[in-house]
Amino acid sequence: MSIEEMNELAPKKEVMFWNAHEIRQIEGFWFYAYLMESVAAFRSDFQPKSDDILVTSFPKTGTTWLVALCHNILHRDDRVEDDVLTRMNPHELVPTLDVFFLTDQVQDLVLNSDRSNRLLQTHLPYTCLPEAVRNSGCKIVHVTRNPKDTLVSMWHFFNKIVKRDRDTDPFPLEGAVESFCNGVLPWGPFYEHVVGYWEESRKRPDEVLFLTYEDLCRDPKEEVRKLASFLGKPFSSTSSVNGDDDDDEVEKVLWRSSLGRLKELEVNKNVVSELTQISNSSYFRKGTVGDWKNYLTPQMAGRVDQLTQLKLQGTGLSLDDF
Ligand code: PAP
Repeated sequence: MSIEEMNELAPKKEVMFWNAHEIRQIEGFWFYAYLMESVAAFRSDFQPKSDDILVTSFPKTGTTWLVALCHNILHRDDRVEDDVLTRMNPHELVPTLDVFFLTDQVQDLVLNSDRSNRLLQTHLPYTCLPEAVRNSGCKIVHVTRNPKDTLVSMWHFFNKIVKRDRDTDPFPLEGAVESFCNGVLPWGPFYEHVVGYWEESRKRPDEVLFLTYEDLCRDPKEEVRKLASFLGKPFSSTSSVNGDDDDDEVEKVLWRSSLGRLKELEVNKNVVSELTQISNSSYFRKGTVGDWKNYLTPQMAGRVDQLTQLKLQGTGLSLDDF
């Protein structure tokens, strides 16, 4: 789809997101106006390969963690000193395709690579993915997170990175709750985004894996085993000497991908990425379940909970229990 065709589909109305960025609605979802060209190019020009692995997510739901986990599963035999994540932030190694599709970094290093199992990432909703992806048979791994923590994480992140004209005060949390609940935010609405992937994972479980941040926190070993099997790189229970199974290998992947480790690497401390123009440290904060309790009033939480119940009713997906 060309940028002209996308503009045709967009309602004339544009909205300011958090008083900082114009966003525009296409096919029921909101996108940064300045990214329209990149999104359009990704949707029309991207050529998937059947062995690609595409990480998909709504922002702030566990993307960085999932990218690191996939990378470390695929490269688990690399020596620790060869681990590219010690030199590159996950978002530089695996740039968001809909945001950076037109950059040399993506065109030369990511898309033109003849590697098998290219690890790729996008925030696009399922229904907005390039048609070619949906028909390619490539593997899609989706991660989501309970809406209240997603909202709070997003509020912290955008307050850090969004350059607002006015001043440096944080954007009011009430306003963040409002835009989250009315769905008018980049890549939103959240619920329609999540349900799109959820439903597809139920139709095509061999090609679409649906994970949650909370499951990853609750039982990381089990989730990593599931992920590795899905990616075609299962941990083998016959490889260990005592026949116990290869717990050490799973633990190594988890440790290499952990927030604690990544956050402390020099590259993720005071480095502003040339690609993203964002400090690499912005992607790492607390990484806990239920941090929303420290920020949302009971009224705000109740409003989100009510909407969650309404939007997920009948889907078989539950995200409000945290
Ligand atoms: P993105 O959409 O900008 O890529 P994303 O990685 O999805 O962001 O979400 C960031 C959240 O994941 C942060 O959560 P918090 O604000 O509640 O703390 C961040 O701390 C957390 N996070 C980042 N890396 C990891 C990791 N390796 N393990 C666990 N959580 C992580």
